Amino acid sequence: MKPSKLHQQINEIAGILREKAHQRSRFLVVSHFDADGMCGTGILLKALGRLGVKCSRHIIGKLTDLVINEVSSAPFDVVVFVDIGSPMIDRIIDSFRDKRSKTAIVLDHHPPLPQAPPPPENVAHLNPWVTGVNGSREVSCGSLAYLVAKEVSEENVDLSPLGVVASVSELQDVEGKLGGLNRLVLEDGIDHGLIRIDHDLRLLGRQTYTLFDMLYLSHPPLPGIVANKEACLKILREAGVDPSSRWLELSPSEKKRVREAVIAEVSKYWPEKVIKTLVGEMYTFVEEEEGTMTRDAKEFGFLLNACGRQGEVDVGIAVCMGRRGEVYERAVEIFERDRGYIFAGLEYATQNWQEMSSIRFYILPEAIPASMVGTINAMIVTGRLSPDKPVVGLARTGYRVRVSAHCQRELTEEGINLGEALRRVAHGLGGFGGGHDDAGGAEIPAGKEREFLKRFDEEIALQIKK
Ligand SMILES: [Mn+2]
Repeated sequence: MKPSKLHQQINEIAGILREKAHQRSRFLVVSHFDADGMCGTGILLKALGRLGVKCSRHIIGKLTDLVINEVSSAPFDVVVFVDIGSPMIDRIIDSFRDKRSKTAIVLDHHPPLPQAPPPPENVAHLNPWVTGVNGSREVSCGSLAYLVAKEVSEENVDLSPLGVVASVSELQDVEGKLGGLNRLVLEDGIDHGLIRIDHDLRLLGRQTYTLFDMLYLSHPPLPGIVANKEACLKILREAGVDPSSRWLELSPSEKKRVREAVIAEVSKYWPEKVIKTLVGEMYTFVEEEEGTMTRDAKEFGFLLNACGRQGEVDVGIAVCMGRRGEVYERAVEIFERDRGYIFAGLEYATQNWQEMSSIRFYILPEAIPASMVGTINAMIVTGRLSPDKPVVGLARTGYRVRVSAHCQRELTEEGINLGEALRRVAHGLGGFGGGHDDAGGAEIPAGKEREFLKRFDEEIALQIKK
């Protein structure tokens, strides 16, 4: 690890923030609408607020040339790009080069544009990759923002839980715990009595989900279990626990029985190496109320992502800034609406799917956002509800139809290549598509659903015959 160069850059950025705050500069934070972006934003807004700065924010799904031009011309002295910007650093440099009275700060952990021009004096670029630190495993943007904030003032150590939420949301704990620079953030939180490590089953919902939901909506999605009602109930019955109780209500021996039953099922499909990551570190924020989503790092991240996805970023940011009570309740409502769509989609799909010779398909009702068809379809297949045939989900959105197709890995050994079939059939109908052999997506014009299904079914039949 070579953090020293990165730490030097962190110090420089903290210095710029302090200086600009002292000059009463007008700040704008431009950030991404996922949990990492919102945590990073929350950390910076808090840290700047403590320097007496009131800061505007602009939370977006994607950074474009238009956004860069707009924010560089808007009446702000300092624009901080958070969790976005490195892949477009050349455009940011171009846009700020002739605006010497303005400062751009880019704080991002995505791989930067290779061979970017050296930034002029009024552009500061903080990115772990540039200094040889792996930004997809060792440091989230929330962690970067935290390290800057801590350098600005030691009092910002109380923001360390947000850094941990960000890292967990970016799945940088996939191997069972956080490492790299993320670990420094975690340790700050532990040293200050804010965070506790639990060695536990690493599933979503330890604080608020029923045991049934923890399995039925499992994250990570568990093979043979997720979306599979019967399998979930069987596991919980065998473990001798009530499906409607919550994880934190279980005794250590009950937890052990559930853990073992889950592992026994998953072992049929996953290699030992992956199964090992199912038990590991989970992070609990001890100052948060027990039984709330903000007490568990993983649940906190899901709460924020739901707010972002539904265009409710203000609620998400408010929760990051420490608002609870009514604001928290509002965030939970948004989250539950999101989760309700998944429940409804799974229920609808599995009760209404139709058989063709080589596939099963369903068309989601319009009450469920079309953007969720991929998630729902993947859960059905991971839960092994259709082991013998690919499953195709369709969802209409305006004048287009979104298509998602998944199948078990075993079927690809018989010659099935869904990505290829989607590409050919969608293209032939004036749409587009593609993907991998066991998962893919497409978009086709509305009204072509039946024709698409007929041709896709034929295409898959051909693939199997070959
Ligand atoms: Mn990120």
